[in-house]
Amino acid sequence: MKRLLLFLALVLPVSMQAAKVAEPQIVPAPQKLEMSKGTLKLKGININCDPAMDAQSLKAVRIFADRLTLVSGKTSSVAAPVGLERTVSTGKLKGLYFIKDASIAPEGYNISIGKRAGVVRASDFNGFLYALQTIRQMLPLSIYGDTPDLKACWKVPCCQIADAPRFGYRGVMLDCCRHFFSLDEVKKVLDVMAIFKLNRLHWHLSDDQGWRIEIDKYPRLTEVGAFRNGTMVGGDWNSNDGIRYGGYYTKDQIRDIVAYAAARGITIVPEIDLPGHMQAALAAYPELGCKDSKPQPYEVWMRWGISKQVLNVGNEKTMQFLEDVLSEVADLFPSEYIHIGGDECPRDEWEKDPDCQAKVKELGLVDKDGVSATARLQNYVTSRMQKHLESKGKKIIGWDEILEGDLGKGATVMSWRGTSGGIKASSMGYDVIMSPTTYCYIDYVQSPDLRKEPFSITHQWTKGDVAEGAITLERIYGYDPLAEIPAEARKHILGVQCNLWTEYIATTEHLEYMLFPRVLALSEIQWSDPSVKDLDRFKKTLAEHELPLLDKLGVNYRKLDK
Ligand code: TNX
Repeated sequence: MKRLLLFLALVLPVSMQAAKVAEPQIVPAPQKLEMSKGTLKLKGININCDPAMDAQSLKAVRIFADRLTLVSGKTSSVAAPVGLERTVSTGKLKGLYFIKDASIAPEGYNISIGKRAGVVRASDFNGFLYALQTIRQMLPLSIYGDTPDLKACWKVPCCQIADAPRFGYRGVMLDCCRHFFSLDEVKKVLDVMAIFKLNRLHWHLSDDQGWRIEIDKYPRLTEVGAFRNGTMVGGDWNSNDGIRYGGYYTKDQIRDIVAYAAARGITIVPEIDLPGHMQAALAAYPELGCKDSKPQPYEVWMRWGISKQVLNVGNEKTMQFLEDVLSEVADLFPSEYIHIGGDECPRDEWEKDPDCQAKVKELGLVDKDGVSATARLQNYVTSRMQKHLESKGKKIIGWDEILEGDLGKGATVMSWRGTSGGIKASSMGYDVIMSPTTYCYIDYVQSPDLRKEPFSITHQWTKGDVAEGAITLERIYGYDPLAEIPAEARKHILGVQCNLWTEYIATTEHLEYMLFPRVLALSEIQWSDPSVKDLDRFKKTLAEHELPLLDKLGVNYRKLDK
């Protein structure tokens, strides 16, 4: 008898646990997930959509149903019957239902899975998309492929999920100037972003080392500005590989990628970096430069760093050039925001240039409150571009340097030099996107042990083998973008973004290695409430589900530390 009791005591809890359905592994973690007993079979399930849903959302459900049909080997049909909302509130349900529900928060969704039926509610396209992403994450990985997997278990656990993002702006920045990445590679990044519920790709399209976007009015920007005659090798400032390098995106390609992103709930925020970081444009149009700028002739830069050769903003022709370029950019991208850069603009040339000095005089700019007259000249440029873009219904984002001196109302500040710019800007009433070097710079090394990592900007400036300021997975995961922001200013924090600058990243494998899995940690600080964050759970989920998913997609990533 004693033995029997002991046996029961040992074995029963284990077998009871086995009967309990495992909690699905979802990244970013949903705000609320409650499990109940049982499962719902999705294989061959009928799907009913509310006719009130928009065409895009319906299409997303159809894409899901077609894929489910393909991989499970049994047809899931989609219908949009009239009066569905009433059936759902009163009737006996069987199948999977998608209902438009205005009471659900933007981009949020509710999923209720019972043994006979599942009901998904959302108020907008992104909400439906994200509900579908969550359902995919509850299914076998073969849902992400196009090979039938008839033996897999096409069931989802019974559960209740109520989910919505913590931040509305959930971005990644990709620098396609220092190195150029093909349309297909950018699309691959967009695919992964969509799975983890990121909704903004900040696309860095112009810099000293290359101009990457076709502009009709200024064809030399791409004819000349998109190609450099060589590139420094590794971290050696005096080297040059002598290999011509470059590329650009045509307007048709850009339209294609904008649509591709939109179908995945992602807005592309283009950046034209001005008035510094413009050496490639100056190589194309030298007449826009400052007097006595050296070296001459201008060339698309072959080194990394901060070029002193900047635009002559005292010349009205330059301002016209910028407005023309931004007009074409604004026409091409539906984003409500256009990023106008504004970072690291050395003003040495403005101090001497006669046009710039005349402009300083004309505008009555003086050194005041620790802000130089030429810094104020940059305010004038920012403000003109802001007004110009406002006339086209667009708002500006700028790097935190735009905060020096006077900044017009309605501008959004991207805080990169640590968090102080974001704290200051939000306290002053500006909207802010946090992307501090101290947590969000994924061009920095991802482990302090430099010997084990590919050459990076961190290697460039570190003496010895141990990096300070490595941006590890844990470092990003531990960041709370609101932590240092005064309570009354928190409403101005639109979101958080990681930046991938590509000076030292030339291949797609390396690009993906730097992005992943750090972008997954980013996704949780963008989406999930700090109360549901849990580093152990996150890493376990990565090991068991998300990294195998990246394998399945053929995406490279850095392995987890043991
Ligand atoms: C600073 S972040 C830059 C970039 C560099 C990056 C390297 C910012 C607005 N400007 O031009 O690529 O550092 O980490």
